Amino acid sequence: MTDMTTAQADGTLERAREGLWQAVCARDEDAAARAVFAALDDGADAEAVLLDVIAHTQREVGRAWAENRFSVAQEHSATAIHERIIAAMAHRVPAPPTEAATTTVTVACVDGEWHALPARLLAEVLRLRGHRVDFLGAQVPTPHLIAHLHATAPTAVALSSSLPLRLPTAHSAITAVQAIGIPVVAGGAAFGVDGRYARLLGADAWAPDARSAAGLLARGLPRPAAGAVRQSVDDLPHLVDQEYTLVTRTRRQLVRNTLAGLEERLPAMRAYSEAQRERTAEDVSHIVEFLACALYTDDAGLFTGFLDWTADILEARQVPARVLDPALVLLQKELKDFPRTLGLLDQGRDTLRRRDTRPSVPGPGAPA
Ligand code: B12
Repeated sequence: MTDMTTAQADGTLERAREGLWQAVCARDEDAAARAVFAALDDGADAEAVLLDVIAHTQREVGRAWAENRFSVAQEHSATAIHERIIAAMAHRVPAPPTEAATTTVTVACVDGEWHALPARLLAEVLRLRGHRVDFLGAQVPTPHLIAHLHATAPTAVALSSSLPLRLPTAHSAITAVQAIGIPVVAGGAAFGVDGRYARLLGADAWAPDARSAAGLLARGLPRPAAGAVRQSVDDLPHLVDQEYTLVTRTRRQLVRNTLAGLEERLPAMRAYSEAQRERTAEDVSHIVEFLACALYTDDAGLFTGFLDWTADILEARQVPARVLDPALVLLQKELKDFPRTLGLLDQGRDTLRRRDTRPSVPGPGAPA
């Protein structure tokens, strides 16, 4: 902040947060722009506006959706407004001259990853800190990323992922980039609050947020030795048991059989509407995908954390979390020959049981 006391700066940011929140709740892009630009006109630091106003509000939007206060459409509207405000800001706040830039950073989301906004915020912060930035946006297929890096030779790649389901793809992207001698900094919620999955997958660095990522890149990252191609099992020796590969390969069949089993076991399901059926199929499919991801990383916390998160989402919609248990029981039957998978399913069921013994407010039992 220029010429502002900390208290004035805090007040300016607080007003901007309040104004932006009201604006996105009203789906009013003009009001959102006014709230953000008023803060900049008052002398607020652009980086603080990006991270302490826009990113903050975006996380509030996520919470509002999770707690069933925002519909999916309201969340989409808020995200779209934020994307346009960030773009408008980028053209309004000049970056330091790039001749002085010591690094060129390619910012990209892992293939299959739609959460481009966190990566965009990172890209803008890096630009404001004087890095030259090449922003590639959402879901960049690894072969295209590599071809692009051959042509552009950046100093580092910043790989973003928000969804843990993308970790296996992130792993191949990390090893492919490193194999051409370019260091990878990984970030975004998928890599864990403490960056454990970034370390597990062999990223050269990890940062929890855009501010620390900028500091890290300014200090520089050592270049990995080019040509050394690692296979997944080199980093993750547990993959030799093939359980991840087999569960992934039979994913569709597993989801189909589990849904058929649920229909047999839960007579109430026969009366489900088309929309309720779709939601249930989506939930089962997510369970199988997170199970596979936990097998890939050999980290039960990924699976139990996902079940806890799904249970919160269901309970916010008056659906008791125990509706998830029959699906886990059916998967145990389907996957009875896979010891590591059975262990994960056991831990998943324990997580749901523990929630069930908590004092809770089960709703009327609307189906998932
Ligand atoms: C907006 C949004 C979407 C939008 C994304 C649009 C876009 N253009 O980005 C859309 C609608 C596409 C979407 C889709 C989905 N989403 Co969504 N989404 C969100 C939401 C609400 C906000 C994400 C966001 O922008 N966060 C704000 C920023 C600021 O997040 P941030 O992580 O703090 O970012 C900072 C750091 O991570 C870091 N950083 C980020 N990238 C990088 C990279 C590097 C290298 C470094 C160093 C640092 C770094 O810097 C950032 C700034 O400081 C979140 C909720 C939330 N609380 O985040 C859910 C959320 C991420 N989504 C979720 C889900 C489940 C989904 C879907 C599966 C839903 C569905 N059923 O289809 C799909 C998956 C799509 C896919 N294949 O990727 C869940 C994930 C839950 C879980 N267990 O992992 C969340 C958490 C929702 C929730 N409240 O529970 N989503």
